[in-house]
Amino acid sequence: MRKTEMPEDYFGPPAPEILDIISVLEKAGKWLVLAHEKPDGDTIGCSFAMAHAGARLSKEVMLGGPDIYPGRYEFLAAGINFNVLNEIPCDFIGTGGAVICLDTSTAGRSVQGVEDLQERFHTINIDHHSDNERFCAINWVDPTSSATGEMVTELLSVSPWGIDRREAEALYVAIVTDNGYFKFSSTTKRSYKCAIRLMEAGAVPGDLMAVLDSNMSAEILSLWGRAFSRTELFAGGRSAFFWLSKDDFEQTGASRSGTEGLVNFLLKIKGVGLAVLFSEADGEIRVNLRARAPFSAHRIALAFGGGGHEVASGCVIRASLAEAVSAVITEIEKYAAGYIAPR
Ligand SMILES: [Mn+2]
Repeated sequence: MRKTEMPEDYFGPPAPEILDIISVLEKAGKWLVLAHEKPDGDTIGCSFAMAHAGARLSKEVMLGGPDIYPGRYEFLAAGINFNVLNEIPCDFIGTGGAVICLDTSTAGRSVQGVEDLQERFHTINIDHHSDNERFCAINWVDPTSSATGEMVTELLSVSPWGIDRREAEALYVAIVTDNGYFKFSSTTKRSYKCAIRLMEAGAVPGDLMAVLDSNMSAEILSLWGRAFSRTELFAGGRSAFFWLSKDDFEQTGASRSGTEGLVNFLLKIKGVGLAVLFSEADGEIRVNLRARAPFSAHRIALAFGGGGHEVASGCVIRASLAEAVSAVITEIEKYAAGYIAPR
C-alpha cells in the first residue's frame, strides 16, 4: 500500500459529510459500490477507485450498476468484477453493510429500489450534479466539483486509507473524462490540485491518456464519420448539430456507447457555443448537448425534461428523428437569439 503525505489544508476544511462517510465506511464490513445507468468515465472511475480501496481495506466489495460499462475503461478493472444488477443484492449487504452511489443524480439512474434502503442499510450518495435528489441517508453533493472524481479524491485523501496507484489512475480518468481533459469551463484550481494529488499517488497522465486515446474501434470511427458528414450550423452559426439513425449503428456495427465524446467535436467549430447530437434508439431519440459559456446545455435539456450540467446535459425525446431535430432547433433558436457567440 502506498500512501503519500499531504499538507492538512490541501483541499481546505473537509465538508461535514466527508467525515460521516469515512466513519460509516470504516465500520461497514461490506460495501456495495454502484455506478449510474449508461455509465461514463466519471461514475466508472469513481466506482473502480472505491471498489479497489474497499478490497485493499479487506472489505467484502460488490461493484455494479444497471448497465454494462464501455470497454474503453476495462483497463481500470484490475481484477475487480463489474455486475449488471437488476435489483439491489440485499443478501450481499447483510447487516451493517454500506451502499455507495457515485455520480448518480437520481434514484432512477441507479439500480431499482436504491431509494428504499435507508431504513435497513447505510446509504451514501456522492455526486456533483446540482439537481441531485438526495435519495440516500448521507448525501454529499458538491456542484462546484468538475467531476465526482474530485470528491472521491478528497474523500480518500482526508481518510486514513490514502490512495494507491490503481485508485489514483481510476480517479484521474474520472476527472479528465468529465472536464474534457481540463478544457471545459467546469475545470477549477481544485481539479488541478486533485490531478497533482493523484500523480503523487502514482497516476501517470501521459500513460493514461495514451490508453484512453487509443482504444476506439474501426466501427466507432465509421459511426463518427457518418455523424461528421451531416454537420449543420444553425442559430446564426452559434449552434451546430449532427445525427445518427438506428441504421447507422446497425450498419457500422458500433455499440450505443460508441457515441461517448462525439458531440464535443462540434464545439471545435469557430463561433459554436451549443452542440447537439441526436441518436435514434428504439422508439426514442437521445439528445446529447454540450455548451461553452455563456450558453447553457442544461437550460435546453430542461426544456425537454432532461438534466445534467451547464456544459454537458442530455434528454430523451419520444418522437421521430425529424420531429426531435426540429423541436430542439426551434428551442435553441429561441434561446440563442439574445446571446453573443463565444470568443
Ligand atoms: Mn460526473
